[in-house]
Amino acid sequence: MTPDLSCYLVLDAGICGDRLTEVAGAAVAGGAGIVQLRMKEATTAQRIATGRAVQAAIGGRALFVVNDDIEAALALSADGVHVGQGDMPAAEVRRAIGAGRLLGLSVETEAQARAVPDCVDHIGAGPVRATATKPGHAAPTGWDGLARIVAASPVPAVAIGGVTASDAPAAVRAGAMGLAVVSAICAAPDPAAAARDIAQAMRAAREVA
Ligand code: TZP
Ligand code: MG
Repeated sequence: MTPDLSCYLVLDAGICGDRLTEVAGAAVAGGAGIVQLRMKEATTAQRIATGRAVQAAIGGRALFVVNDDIEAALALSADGVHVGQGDMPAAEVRRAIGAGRLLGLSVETEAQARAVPDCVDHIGAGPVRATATKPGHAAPTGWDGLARIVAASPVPAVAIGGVTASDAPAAVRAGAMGLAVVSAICAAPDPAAAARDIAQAMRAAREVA
């Protein structure tokens, strides 16, 4: 499976609030190729219920993955799971979800990038910049740090952490395949336009690279 990672929406329930499904539908209409449901303070039952509504809003137009909840991902027949360094080890996640689903892993350092196992499909690398969206995040990598992570990773990367469409050229120079965003879409007055800007900016940046 080679998904289009150009515009990767991390749909954070805390940030999107009651606009969650509206934002998902709009972002996908605008060109987000993958949507990750991120509900840190929720039960599996809540993730499943919200996930169903998000899937309905996506309507099969983009890939749907669940952050750090294998049970919810399987119950939803999601396209994949995303885990962080402190979550269940990637190899165990892969065993649980099978070969046909996407497995994403958050990577914060070059050493973590070197240690990414073969069973991972792509990494979310960063945070590139400090961001209020993820309290207690690791030290920002900056673009040079991101480039080192991408170079060390055996699989494609998306850049995350305070990034917007205007970062597409820097992301492409660093070797990233896409921009993964919460605020740039969830907090935008027009999430469809925001997703379109990101997808187009990544494509344009790749063309000149
Ligand atoms: N992981 C690293 S930074 C981050 C996550 C989930 C939050 C990114 O949010 P924003 O609003 O795009 O900076
Ligand atoms: Mg996690």
